[in-house]
Amino acid sequence: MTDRERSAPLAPVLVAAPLPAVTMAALERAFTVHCLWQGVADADLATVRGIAASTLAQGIGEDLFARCPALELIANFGVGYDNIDIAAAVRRGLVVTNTAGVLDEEVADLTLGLVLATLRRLPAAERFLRDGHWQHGSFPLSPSLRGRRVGIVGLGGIGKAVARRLHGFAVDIAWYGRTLQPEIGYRRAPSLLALAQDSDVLIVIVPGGPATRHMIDAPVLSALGPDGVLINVSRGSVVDEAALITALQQRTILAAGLDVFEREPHVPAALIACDNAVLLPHVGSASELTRQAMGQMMVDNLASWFAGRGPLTPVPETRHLLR
Ligand code: NAP
Ligand code: 8YV
Repeated sequence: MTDRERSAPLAPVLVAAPLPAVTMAALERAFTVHCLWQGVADADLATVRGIAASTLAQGIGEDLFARCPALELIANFGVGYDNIDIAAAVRRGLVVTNTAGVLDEEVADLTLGLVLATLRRLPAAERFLRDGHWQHGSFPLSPSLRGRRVGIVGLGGIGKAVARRLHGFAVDIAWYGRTLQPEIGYRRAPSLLALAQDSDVLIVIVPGGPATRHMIDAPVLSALGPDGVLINVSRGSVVDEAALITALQQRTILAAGLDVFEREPHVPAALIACDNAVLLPHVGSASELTRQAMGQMMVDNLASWFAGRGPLTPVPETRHLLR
């Protein structure tokens, strides 16, 4: 930091929802912080130049932008930014950044944990022991991961980290995404439906938002078939939850492992009642190490912007604003 930067007034930043203590402390050291959930006067909103956003905050869109006329940058705490009205941001010339890259390995670890927990029925096995049933007999045998065909929907940063881990599990790997990736050795399916048809485990890790809403629907689940397992670590909106519940209830698929839901934190009672589903409360990146790295990346994006050095990780839709 230069002497000029050190003596400059701290840029006003609006924090949209509570963040980890270490991130809040870093924000407070670097900026004048206003916390949206505590109520912020219009006069203070009018000074705000940056928003620290997160998936926990609703309403990062036009109404809020209109109340923040000095706004320049929205830095998201998270790689997915479907929580932000990106079209409204672009219309106003606001740059948006995310935390791409720093959470790939953590989310991929969690994904493999969820795959194994779902296939080997680890939560049910643990409940069986704790409830004292082991005294009366063995836990029922489970399906295996080994030898299965695994399809990855969305071979981006996290999808590739998942694929790297799968090498150790003696499975066949294929994928589907819209863009060809000639450097990738895995087979690319010609369509999502074709991938589902040729997979025993379908792992979904695409962005949320209108373009991917309900892309995992009844026909895709039907193509996955009665021995198929769905793993969703992307966004709840990507899966038609009602169709999934029907498929689990009627056993037209074998099982599902879900870290994300359509109306978080609400999880439908019918889904909770499915004994062939493993359900996690959106914890893909939720380790101390990774959440700290995400927070630091968000703070660094804000700091770099206010120091005139530009954003570090602008999202593709707003990169043209920097030219
Ligand atoms: P990324 O690097 O941008 O990769 C996303 C991939 O999805 C790209 O390869 C993209 O390729 C593909 N894709 C996008 N739209 C698609 C479509 N309609 N059909 C098929 N493929 C499509 O993003 P990432 O870092 O891997 O993260 C992916 C998402 O995971 C995030 O946006 C977020 O929603 C979610 N996530 C969840 C957690 C959690 O805690 N559960 C944590 C982190 C991230 P093409 O554009 O070429 O199709
Ligand atoms: C977090 C995520 O749960 O990065 C994402 O897209 O979904 C997760 O890492 C979230 O960003 C925390 O607000």
